[in-house]
Amino acid sequence: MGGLHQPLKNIGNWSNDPDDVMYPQFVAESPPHGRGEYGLPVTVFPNHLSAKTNQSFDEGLKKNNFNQFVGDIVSVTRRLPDPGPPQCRSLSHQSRHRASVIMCFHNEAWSTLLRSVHSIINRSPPHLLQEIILVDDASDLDHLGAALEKYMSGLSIVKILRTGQREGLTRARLLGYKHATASVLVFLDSHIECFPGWLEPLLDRIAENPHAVPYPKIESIKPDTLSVEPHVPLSVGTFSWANLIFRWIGIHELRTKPARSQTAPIKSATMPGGLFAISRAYFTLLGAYDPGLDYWGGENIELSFKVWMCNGSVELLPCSHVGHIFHHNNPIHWPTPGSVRRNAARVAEVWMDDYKSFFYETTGSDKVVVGDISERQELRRSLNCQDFEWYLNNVLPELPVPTDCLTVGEIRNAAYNNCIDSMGRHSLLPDMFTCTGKGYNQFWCMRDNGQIWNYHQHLYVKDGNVSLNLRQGSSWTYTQNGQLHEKISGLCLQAGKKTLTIQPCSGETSQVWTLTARPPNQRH
Ligand code: UD2
Ligand code: MN
Repeated sequence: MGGLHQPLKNIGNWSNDPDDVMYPQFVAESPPHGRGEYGLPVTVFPNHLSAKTNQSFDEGLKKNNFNQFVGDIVSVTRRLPDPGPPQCRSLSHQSRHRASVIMCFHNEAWSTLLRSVHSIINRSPPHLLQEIILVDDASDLDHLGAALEKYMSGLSIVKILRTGQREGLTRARLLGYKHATASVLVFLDSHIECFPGWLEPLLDRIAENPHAVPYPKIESIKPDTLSVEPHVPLSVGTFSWANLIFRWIGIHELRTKPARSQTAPIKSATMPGGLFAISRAYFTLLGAYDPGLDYWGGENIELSFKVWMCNGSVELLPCSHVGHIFHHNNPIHWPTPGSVRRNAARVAEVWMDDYKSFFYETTGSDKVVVGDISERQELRRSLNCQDFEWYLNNVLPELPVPTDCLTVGEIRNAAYNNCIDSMGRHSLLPDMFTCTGKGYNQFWCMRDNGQIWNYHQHLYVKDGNVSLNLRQGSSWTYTQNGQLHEKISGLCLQAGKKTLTIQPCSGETSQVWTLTARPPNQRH
């Protein structure tokens, strides 16, 4: 680590919650010289740029959904601070393992990919890094062809593989895995930056327990300024029944609070998927990834369920840190839009036993064709793993199991014949939208405690407005005449053509709703 970072000044920002392990924000002591050094933000004012430069600024933003212009002016070997916590510095490391880093990419920006690779090389002790395997998943940007080969030919540790045709990240990673030679595989996204000391804790943990699947604390690289900011509060993984998508849960929300040690691994029911280490032998034993998963999504949940159910553990390591660019929206497009759902359905079919019905009921009439999963089912049988109920009870007891839904599906208004729609937003306002009959953003469950919930957020009334809330839900009564009364305010849910409001109860049909009782075969 020597020479890579200057002394740091902590500027406070500790949590008041004693159960919450947080780090001070990291800030460089002396002003760094280059742009973006130490992860400080770079602000560009587009109206100060020439017309031509301004155009490339806009294009970079449009193509990548992050500020490529800023990315290009930040050094590909910029320094990052030591993110702590300070106790990590005194840990001693054993080095029984070496790492094969596997990084797949589809149309990654040039400077971003280079920064990812340089950060691995510069921040990994050479004797622990066997190779970096870049897997190009059929990119069509010029710079990822001959120019990439030429650049990387100067770095003997880097190998480039190409899938030939677009496969998606799961099969691209599988190709990397087949060529990897070290005892530990480390998977990384292609828009990351490793912090000093990132690798040692991952390898140490696997040396200690070969069935541990550790991942680093992921710091957020901001898409506009490329500033690197600590991701707080400290969170681990859970998932949503509605789409099996990974979600964060603050460690203060866990039923069993992790040890107060700032350096100990923290168990995580699911992994975010982009950055983790696993013993190559254990990955092989688990049947690697399901090769039937296309483009994006599902593989992280598959591996998480499988690891926990088959004698392993997914863990967050607070001493290992890797930054990741969280894009405004995913810039990568895939030819079949239903593939995320199809991937999730494959995972549900193989791993979730009867609990898969909670996933399926959220898609309404939309049927999902999963393809042949017999090999994956056979794999699960041969591994002799725990069942999904064991996983829920022992690994993720904080996940509410939706057994208490009296109604499931759309909530339709009598006046406008439209439906309540979450619009796929996070913690914002629900709207009224043309009914699709398909569930998804129009899926709601009314629980026996009166909450209206989409397995992720609740309808919540505060200060006379209806919003979506992750943690709290208002309690509703569905009256004989079809109104939805909110218990505390005594007001009624009312539709507009596009809006959803809460109003004094009246006889108007805009306050009359149809909900669908849960079919008997889906009651648990
Ligand atoms: C997260 C994970 C990601 C993966 C995904 C679910 C993090 C930080 N990222 O979403 O690794 O687990 O959830 O699948 O935890 N790519 C291809 N071919 C494709 C699509 C993507 O090679 O068809 C590459 C892409 O260039 C990137 C990596 O796969 O390097 C992950 O894709 P992403 O960055 O779009 O995923 P992300 O971070 O939104
Ligand atoms: Mn990513």
